[in-house]
Amino acid sequence: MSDLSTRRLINVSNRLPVMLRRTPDDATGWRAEPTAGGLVSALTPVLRALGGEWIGWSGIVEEHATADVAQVLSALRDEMGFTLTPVAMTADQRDKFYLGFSNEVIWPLFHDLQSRANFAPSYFTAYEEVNRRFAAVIAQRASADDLIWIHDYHLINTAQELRSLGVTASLIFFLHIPFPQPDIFLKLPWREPILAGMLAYDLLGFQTVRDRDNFLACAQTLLGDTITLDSWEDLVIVTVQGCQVRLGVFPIGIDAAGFERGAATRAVTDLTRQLRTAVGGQQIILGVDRLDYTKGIEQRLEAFRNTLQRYPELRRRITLVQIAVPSRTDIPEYRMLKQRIEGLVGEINGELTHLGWVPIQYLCRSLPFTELLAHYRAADVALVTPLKDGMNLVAKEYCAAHLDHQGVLILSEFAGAAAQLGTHALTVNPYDIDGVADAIAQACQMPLIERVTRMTALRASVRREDVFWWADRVLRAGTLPAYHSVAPALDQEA
Ligand code: GDG
Repeated sequence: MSDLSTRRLINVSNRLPVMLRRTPDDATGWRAEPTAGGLVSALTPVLRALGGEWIGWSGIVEEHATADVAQVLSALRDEMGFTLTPVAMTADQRDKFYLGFSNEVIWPLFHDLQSRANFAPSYFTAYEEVNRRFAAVIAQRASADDLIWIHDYHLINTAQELRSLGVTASLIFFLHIPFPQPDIFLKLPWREPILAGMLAYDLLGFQTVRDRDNFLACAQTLLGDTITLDSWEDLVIVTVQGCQVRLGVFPIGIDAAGFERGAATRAVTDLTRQLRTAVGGQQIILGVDRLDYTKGIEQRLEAFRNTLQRYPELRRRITLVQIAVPSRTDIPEYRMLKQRIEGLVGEINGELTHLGWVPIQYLCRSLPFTELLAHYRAADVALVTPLKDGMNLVAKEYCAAHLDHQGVLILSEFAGAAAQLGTHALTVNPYDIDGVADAIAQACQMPLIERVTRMTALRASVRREDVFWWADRVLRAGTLPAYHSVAPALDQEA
């Protein structure tokens, strides 16, 4: 890992890795529950290794907060291995900043699903207000030598606010979701302030070359020849009005060794055996997702139905286990999606269930980690078919947990993970129902030697490019000397 011995890491994301909830038996107390989602799964082991501070929202709106919230969080320091500092927001700000601008505007738009975006003008005002609140807390906590690492689309404008408060520390931003092409980005009514917000950072990290190049194309379209580009190390240097921003491609990984260790425990091994016994000799096909329309769950269910219709020999020989973790349930679009998925599962099971064989097992809840690992280990095939995804950690977790090297990964070509894993996974276009159905049939009938060859290569890639490798590359790029201080020497060398 990068040497941060002389610098403190301040990590900032919309949510803290734990959310506070009222204890049911004591209306005045709080209990901390782990936050769901890829950002927290990936970053928690990094912060545990590096120490430092994590700033974010505690999940409680200001109207319900009590004076002891900060103390409850600070008491978790020893258990977590880093300090937790809350940022407050009101219920109205939560609705307009988090549910509104972040998740009804940026989230659909950046996943190329512009028709799902709700461009309500009041959302952006709340977005600016909350970014200002984050900046105020960071400015209070940070000193000039700290490294401030801000995550994801909720906090694009925080760097500008920090600079206007006089903060001079290095500012890194990592975008966990995709960045869209100009045709899509230009539809955003607030495209200029969002672009300017990103350009106020010292380093911008993207998951894939596709996302970095889309960002560059948008910057060039909107700013024309007022920007110039250079390349240095593995970075692109963008100069705008005398200010320089570095752009890097850093595909996020997982704590692969941690997943391997977890999957090898006695508890997981026993549960894996139970899951396998429960399905008899059938093959298990597994889907694991936050319940989100970008994850392509409906299209996947249609593809599974199509497999059973076009490959009748696979009936009673395969079962789809779909785990859907409820997410953003305050947004109507997400509640409607849940109903549509439940309807579709019922329809397919109603149509195809036969003599005790039920084609789809659907679990709509978050599983404890041990059970999640057992599902990964037990599954013969993982079906990871998002319509678009920044990376998709489930694809990597499945490989790391698959200790017997025999699983097959079916992976959407629109997941960022396809750039690293696409050669050895079966890649599919998630919109192509026949194509995904054919891949399911191919995976179920794949010879053992081919399964093992592919999975061995996938596991090696996931282990080599893990989350510590990722954090190291980001932090190194964030702590390089300023490009303008080394550029003259580079010119002389050339
Ligand atoms: C965003 C980007 C990017 C899922 N079910 C359970 C459970 N999970 C955990 C998985 C995994 C995480 O949730 C989901 O991560 P993803 O990467 O698949 O998706 P997002 O939440 O959308 O994450 C994504 C990521 O940020 C990181 O940059 O890859 O593209 O959208 O870690 O394990 N965990 C438990 N029980 C479950 O039932 N315990």
